[in-house]
Amino acid sequence: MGYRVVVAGATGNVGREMVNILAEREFPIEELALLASSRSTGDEIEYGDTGKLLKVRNIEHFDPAGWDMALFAIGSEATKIYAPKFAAAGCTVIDNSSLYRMDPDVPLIVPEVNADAIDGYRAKNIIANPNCSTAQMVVALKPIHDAAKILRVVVATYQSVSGAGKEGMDELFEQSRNIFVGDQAEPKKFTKQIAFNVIPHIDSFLDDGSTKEEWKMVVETKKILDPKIKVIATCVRVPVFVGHSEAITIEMENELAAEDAQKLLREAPGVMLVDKREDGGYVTPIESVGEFATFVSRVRDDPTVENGLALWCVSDNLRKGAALNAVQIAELLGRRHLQKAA
Ligand code: 11C
Repeated sequence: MGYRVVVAGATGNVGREMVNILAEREFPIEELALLASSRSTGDEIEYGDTGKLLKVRNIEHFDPAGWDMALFAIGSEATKIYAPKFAAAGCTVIDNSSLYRMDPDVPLIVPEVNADAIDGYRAKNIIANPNCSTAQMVVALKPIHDAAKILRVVVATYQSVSGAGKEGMDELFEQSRNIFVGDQAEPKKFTKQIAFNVIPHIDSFLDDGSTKEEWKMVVETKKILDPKIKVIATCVRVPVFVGHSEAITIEMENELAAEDAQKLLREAPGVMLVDKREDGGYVTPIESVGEFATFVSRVRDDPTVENGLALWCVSDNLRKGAALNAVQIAELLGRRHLQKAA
C-alpha cells in the first residue's frame, strides 16, 4: 500500500529531481501523476533509473480528488491558481514556490530543523518548502543554535545558475562557449555576463537596497529556526551549474569552540562534516551534486566577537534546496498524518 502522489512541474529542473528522489528513496507510491503545462503534455519522464517511463499530463485538466499529496514546482503564478484547488480537493500541497512561505497558516518546513511545525498544515492543507539558500543554512545552524543560542548571522552566498532554472544553465553554457570562440556573450536571463564573472544580485530589488533573495534568507530563517535570530545576507550568482555555497559567520550568546561545533555538526541530522584543515579537505559545489547532505567545512572560531564561529556550507540546491526537502516533507507528512504506507 502506498500513496497517490502528484508531481506538478515535472519537466523542470526541480520537478525532475523530485521524481528521481521519490524513486531513489523508494517513497511508497501506489500511483504517480506527472503534471506540467500544455507545452510539455505527452513528454515522457523516466521514474528514477528504473526504465519505467511516465507520460506527462496537462495540469489544467487534472482532477486532484482522491490524490494524497502533490509536490509543486511550478512557480508562484501557477501555484496561485492550482494550490488552492488541489488543497480544497483533499490533496495536500507541498509547495516549492515562495507564495505561501510567510503565510502564518502555512508551515514552512525543513524536517531536520522544525518537523513539529508540520502539524499546522491542516489550516490550508498546504506546506511550504523554503528557498534553497535558506534550507541548507538552517540545517547547518540548527545544532549550533541548540547548543549556544545564535544571536546574529552574516552570510554571503555563492549561488549556482540552476537556481534560475534551465534558462540560467543554458546561459552559462552558451556564454562560456561563445567567449571561447570569440563571439558575443550577451546577457539574457541574468542582468550581466555570468560566464567568468559573479553577479551580486538575485531576484528583484527591494526599497532598502537588499534583494528579495536576501530578504527570503532573513525571514525564512526566523520562521524556521527562531524569530529572534538576526540575519544579514549578500546573495551572489556565480558561474557554477549546480550547488550553492555559503560563507556563514555566526555570533552566539554562549561560548562554543570550533572543535565542539565540529563534534555537534558531525552528529547533526542532514549534515556531512568534511573539515580536514588541509589542502582539499573541504567540499566544493561540484562534489555536492546529486548528494542528499548539507556539507559543512572550514569551521573555525571568529575572534572578532565574544562568541563567534565561521564556516563554509555547500549543498545541491536542486536537492536539499528544493526537491529533496519536498520529498522529506512528504515522508514526514506520511509518517505523522497520513499513515497509509505499509
Ligand atoms: C536562486 N534561490 O538560486 C533561488 C531559486 O524562492 O524558491 C529559488 C527561488 C525560490 O535563484
